[in-house]
Amino acid sequence: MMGGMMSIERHLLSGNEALAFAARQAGVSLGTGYPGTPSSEILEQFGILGGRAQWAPNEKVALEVGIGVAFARGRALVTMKHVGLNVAADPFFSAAFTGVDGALVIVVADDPGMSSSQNEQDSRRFALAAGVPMLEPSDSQEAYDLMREALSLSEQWHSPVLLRITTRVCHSKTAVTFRNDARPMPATAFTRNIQEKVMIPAHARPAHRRLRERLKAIQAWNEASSLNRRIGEGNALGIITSGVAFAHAREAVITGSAGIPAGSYAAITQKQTDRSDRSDPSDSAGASSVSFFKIGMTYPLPLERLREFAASVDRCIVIEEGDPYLVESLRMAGIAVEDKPEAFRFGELNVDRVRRILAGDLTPETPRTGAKPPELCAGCPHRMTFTTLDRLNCIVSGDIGCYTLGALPPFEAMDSQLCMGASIGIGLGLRHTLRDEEARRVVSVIGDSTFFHSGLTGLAEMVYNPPRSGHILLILDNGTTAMTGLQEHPGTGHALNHRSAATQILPENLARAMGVPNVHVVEYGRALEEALEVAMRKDELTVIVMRQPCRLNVKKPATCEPENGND
Ligand SMILES: Cc1ncc(C[n+]2csc(CCOP(=O)(O)OP(=O)(O)O)c2C)c(N)n1
Repeated sequence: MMGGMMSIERHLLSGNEALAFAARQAGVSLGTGYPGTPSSEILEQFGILGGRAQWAPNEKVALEVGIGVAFARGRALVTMKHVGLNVAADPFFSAAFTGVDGALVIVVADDPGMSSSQNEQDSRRFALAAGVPMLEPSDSQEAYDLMREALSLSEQWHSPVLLRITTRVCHSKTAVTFRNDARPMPATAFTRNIQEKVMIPAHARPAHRRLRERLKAIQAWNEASSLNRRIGEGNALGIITSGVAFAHAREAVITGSAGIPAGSYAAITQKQTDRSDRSDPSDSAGASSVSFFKIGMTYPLPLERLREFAASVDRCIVIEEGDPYLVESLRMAGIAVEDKPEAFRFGELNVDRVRRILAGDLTPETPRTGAKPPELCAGCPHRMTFTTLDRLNCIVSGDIGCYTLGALPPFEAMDSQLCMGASIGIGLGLRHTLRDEEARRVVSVIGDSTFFHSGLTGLAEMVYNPPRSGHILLILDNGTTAMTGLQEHPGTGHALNHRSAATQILPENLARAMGVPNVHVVEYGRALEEALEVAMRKDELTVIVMRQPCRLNVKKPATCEPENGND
């Protein structure tokens, strides 16, 4: 398979697929992560290509495994969605201090517009906060190129590298040309360096100084790097941009709009993929009045080149999706740039919205229509669960998964949902605070994948600090991570490729081992109702596992075994 991939051909790939191909060809020794839209396909594809790919119980563990790989001079790929980086933030910040011996690339996939997320979060701020270099692709070719670049940079600077990508780039397909220089897996070895790898205060203080020195050096390197480029010669309008916003802005300029000076077409279309600093003036025949500064490495920023660019144009505007990250960084450096109006901070950008920004058009946007509201599938076992919870008038402290749809009509039987694992702690807080008759109605409801992701510590809290009225934890075990596309997890007994057997961990065994006095496994609505009624009357802790397979989780074809085994 790898042999076929090596020819110089063009392939139509999604950004996620392109990342996987690049990681495989560049000798990534291990890929790990936790599923989450829009990132999930990266690891699955990496596994299909024969890479060693595995799901971790959560993003923090995934990153820690990745750090271990990179401490052993391996090349590690760690994937997650934006909120996953919140979970992994602890090792993320400290890995910037320790640095790595091999390569560590963390792919974080942001979801502007929240097509499938509980919040809208711009992960670029994490790179700045932690001091981790960041690259941002704007299409699949760049996803491919920047993954390879990120691995090299990580090895060169001994630093983790953040590859930040967004929904449109993850899922849109564009042509990718492979490079014909596959890199073999690195020779691994562990080098003892207690001062650099053991972060006690005495070691962390110099580590912080090393980090800041390293960032200065990377910034100086980035000033001259070809990852950032000026496109076009025009000096009437200059657009500073990165990621998918570049693609939208380029199209807006090509197709024209109010706010874009006439004659801007030529240079932008002719040399849009040119990697050189400036397109050949003969191409534009002097007709172009617009130029772009497209940033590939968005932290640390090449501020001097950006300053030069801004000074070379009459009007300089930043087109970026999400937070005003670039705008704030540029203004902090004393570079005067125009901002987008606040309304465009929300949701995804598109060509029409970029036209509005360029034209200063603040007329109300037409809301998106026609989208079918999500609902639980016909025959989904979560349906009987929420019918039962509703019938018993439970106060449901919910969690994230398909079952969150129990909050919508016709069920409307979930009362809170914030982030993965929160159902248990919030349920306990409610129980501690409400009057007895109300407290007894509180039930924490969590899916099986979510339970392994971040429910275990909540369960420990429940046993350690039980409310006076006891508490009920209901685990909805449908045997898969349904919400994000039916991935395996530690409770399914299967590894990422659906084939290799893994030791199956049963939630009921964990609950018993943690000392929960009442543990029941039920399969049907009636049995669930009875178990809940009994538990609600008791002043004790109860864990109920509702075990009914997801109807979509038919036996999945096993994907290929990694070359170096994954059992
Ligand atoms: C920190 C974080 N990582 C990943 C996700 C994406 N995500 C949402 S719910 C979920 C798991 C759902 O599986 P499960 O709990 O088994 O419920 P099911 O969908 O199968 O009903 C995942 C991976 C997220 N929202 N937050």
